[in-house]
Amino acid sequence: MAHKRHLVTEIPGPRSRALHERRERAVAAAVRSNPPVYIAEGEGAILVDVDGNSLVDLGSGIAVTGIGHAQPAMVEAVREQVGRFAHTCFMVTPYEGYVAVCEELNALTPGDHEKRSALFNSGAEAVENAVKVARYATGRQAVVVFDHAYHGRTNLTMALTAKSMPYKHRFGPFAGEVYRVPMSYPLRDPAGMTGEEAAARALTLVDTQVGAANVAAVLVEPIQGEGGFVVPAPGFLPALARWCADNAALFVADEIQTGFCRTGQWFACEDEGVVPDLVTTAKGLAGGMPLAGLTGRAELLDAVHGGGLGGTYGGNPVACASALATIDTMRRLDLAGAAARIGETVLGRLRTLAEQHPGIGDVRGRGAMCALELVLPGTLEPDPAGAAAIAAACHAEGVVVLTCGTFGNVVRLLPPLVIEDELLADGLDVLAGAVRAAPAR
Ligand code: PLZ
Repeated sequence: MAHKRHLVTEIPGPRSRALHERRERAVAAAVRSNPPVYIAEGEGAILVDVDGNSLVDLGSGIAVTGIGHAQPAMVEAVREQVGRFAHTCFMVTPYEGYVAVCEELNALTPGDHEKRSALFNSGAEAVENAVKVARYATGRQAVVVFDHAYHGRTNLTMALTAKSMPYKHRFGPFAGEVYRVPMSYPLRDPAGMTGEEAAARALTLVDTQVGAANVAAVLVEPIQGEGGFVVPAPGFLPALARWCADNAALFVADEIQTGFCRTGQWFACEDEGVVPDLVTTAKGLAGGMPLAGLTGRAELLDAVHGGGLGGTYGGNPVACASALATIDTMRRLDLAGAAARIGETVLGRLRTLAEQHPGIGDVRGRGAMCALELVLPGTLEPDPAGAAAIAAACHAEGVVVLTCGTFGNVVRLLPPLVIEDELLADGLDVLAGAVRAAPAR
C-alpha cells in the first residue's frame, strides 16, 4: 500500500454515501461518525476508504492505534491466538496472556512498588472499577472529579464526566457521591495562576464542601482528552497527589487517552514524577482490540473480596495477545521517543500558525497529543464553528482530524506514533490550509 494521501473521489465518495444511507436505516441515529467515510483497510497512518481514497489518519481512532493500522506483529499475534482459542473467560479457565498483560501493566505504570492489575473491556469499565476499588479499600464514598473531565458513558462514568451535551443530557439520574471542582486550565484561569494555586482552589472546595475524611479518590486525566486537551499548569498534579497522600485518599490517574507512549513517555504522569495509587488504561494498550486495565498498589486491589471484580470478556485472550504485541512494538520501535519527536514537529508548526491567525487562542499538548483552541479574535470567546470548519476542510482534503472541548472549539491531533515525517508534514500542510481558509470572524 502506498503511504501517501491520494483522493480519487470527493469526500465522502459515492460508495461511502451509499453505505451511509444503508446505515441510516440500520444504525441508531444517536451514534454519529465524523467524517462519514467508510474504511476498507489501513496501514501505518494511512486509511483507505471504500471508494479507494487514501486518507492521512491524524486521529488514530481516538488515540487507539498508536502502533499504526495493520501493524504486522500485532496482526500475527491476533491471528495466532484466535486460531488457538478465542475465549474461555478468565474467571472459568484462565490462560497466560491475561497474566502477562497484568505483569506488563504492573511493570510499566509509574512507581516501583508492588502492584496488581485487573482487565476489562472498555475505558469506562476500567474507571468504574477504579471507583469500586477506591471505595472498598478506603471505606469512603466521595469521588472528586474536575471541570471538563471525560471518563465514559456508563451510568457511573456519566456522573464523573463533566459535559452535558451530548454525554449526559436526559440520561440521568446519575450516580451519587461525585463532586466536581475546577481544573487547572492555564488559558482560562487568572493570568499567572500556578499549578499549586489551581490545586489549592480545587482542594479548598473539597475540604470545605466534601470533607477530606470522606474522599475515597481524586480522579484526574493528567492531560484532559475529550474536554479539550487541557494541560494543567506544572505543579497541579503533584499538589493533588500530595493532598491525597496527606489525607489517606487515593490519587487515581485516568491514563486511558494519555497512556501508552502517547505523550512521549509510557504515561503522562511521569512528566512530573507523579506516582498514582491507581491507574486506568485502555485505548493504546491493545493497539485496536478492546481491552482496558486497572493497575494499582497491591494492597488496594487485593483488598476486594474474591469474585468482586470480573466480567465475561474482560482480558479476552485475543485482546491480550494484541496488547502483548503492541507493547513489544512500542518498546522495539521506541514509540515514546517517536511521540516526543512528533510533538516537537506538530507544536512548532501549530505555534507558527497561531502567530498568523488571531482565531487560534492557544496551542497546547505534549508528544503526539496536540491541539488548537479556536476563539473569536482578541477574546477568549470559544469558536466552535471555527473548529468545525477547520475539521471539515481537513476531511474534504483527506486528512482525518478530531475536535473536542467542553465548548467544542478545539481541533486535536492524535497521529499514529509510527507516522512517517512526510505524511505528518502533509497532514499539517492541509491543516494549515484549512486554518487559512476558515471564514474570518
Ligand atoms: N477516560 C480519559 O478518553 C474515552 C470517547 C469517545 P471507553 N475517550 C473517547 C466518545 O465520544 O465516546 C475515554 C477517555 C478517558 C475514559 C474513556 C472511556 O473509554 O473505552 O470509550 O469506554
